Amino acid sequence: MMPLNLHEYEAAARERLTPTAYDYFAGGAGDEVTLRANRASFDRLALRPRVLVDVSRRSMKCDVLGADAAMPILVAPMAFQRLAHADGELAVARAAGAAHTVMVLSSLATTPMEEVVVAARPSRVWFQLYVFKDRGATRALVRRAELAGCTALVVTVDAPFLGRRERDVRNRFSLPDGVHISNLAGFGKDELPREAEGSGLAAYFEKQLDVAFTWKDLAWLRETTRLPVVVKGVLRADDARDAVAAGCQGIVVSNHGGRQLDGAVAAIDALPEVVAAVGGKVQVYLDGGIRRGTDVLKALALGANATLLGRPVLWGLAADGEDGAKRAIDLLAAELDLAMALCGCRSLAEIRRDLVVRAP
Ligand code: FNR
Ligand code: LAC
Repeated sequence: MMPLNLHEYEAAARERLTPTAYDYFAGGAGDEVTLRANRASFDRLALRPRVLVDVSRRSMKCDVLGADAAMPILVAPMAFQRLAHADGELAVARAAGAAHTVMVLSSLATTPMEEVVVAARPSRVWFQLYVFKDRGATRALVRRAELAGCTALVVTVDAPFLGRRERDVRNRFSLPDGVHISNLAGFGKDELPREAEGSGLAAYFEKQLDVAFTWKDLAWLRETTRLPVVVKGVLRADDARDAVAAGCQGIVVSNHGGRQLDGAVAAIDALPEVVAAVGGKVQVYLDGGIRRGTDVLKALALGANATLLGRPVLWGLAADGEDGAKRAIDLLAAELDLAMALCGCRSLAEIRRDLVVRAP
């Protein structure tokens, strides 16, 4: 049976994945409190639909840093997509391209970025950057992303160390033969250690990532590239103001899908203070727990310019390759379209704050 919604895609994917891969994709840090909170907080928000609006014509077109996306749903950066399907990032890129939306490509992709950019035609690929201790490698990665045709840099700032994901510790998570961190091959950083006691990914982060990176360094990074810089992983107003001051052009309000600091505030609950703090100076995006079209609508009502979709894209990919990833995106977009119609919204601009109230 064809999955009817994103939850059913997860069930379909689970049947196809090894338990280790499923756990890596699905899991969160610690007790997974934040993972659950991302969902629960959406459910606590209620909609106040407006009626008797002529909704015969609707558009969800969305301008994200100059990329004309067909929908306010971008694909979140996610590592190791070839663990989900042999076509990995290429399938996701084709799905995002066919859906006319942006794919954010992880630094820890398992496919060379040039191939991904080509597969994503019409290409709207943003490159997600992890900052390595090795500044030369970091700079080379940025340069390569520019040359490959990526159109923005998404710097993830919530992961100096990897959160402790106990499922991965238990499974001693690492990459199977033939799956590599493709874009770091030239720097001898393309493998996860297998001799690690726990998570090979946690050991990799500890060895490779720059834990001393600060706002000052971010300003440096911004000057080394002509690409717009988006900071991913902000949950507070003061950090949002620092991001603006550092010259960033976008902020992703995110707790990394509950995979980093367990107990961190739900992403949707952190959104209003970030939106208020930046006062429209830069774009604000949100990810974490988006599973229904109404979640997207709630995020936009609370001031997000767009949302990023994480795990469900991997569930679609695992279940049915490019077609599954595309259908997962399409299902969510169709749900958003319906939610807009039922709320009396004909465009994203009409999705305003007064549509949402905290449920009693
Ligand atoms: C991620 N995420 C992530 N973020 C990032 O900046 N770089 C990365 O390489 C990854 N890798 C990654 C792998 C997997 C398997 C998952 C599930 C997530 C976090 C991701 O971009 C996003 O913030 C969350 O996944 C959003 O939450 P949902 O939609 O999965 O609930
Ligand atoms: C993760 C890292 C790679 O969440 O961002 O698994």
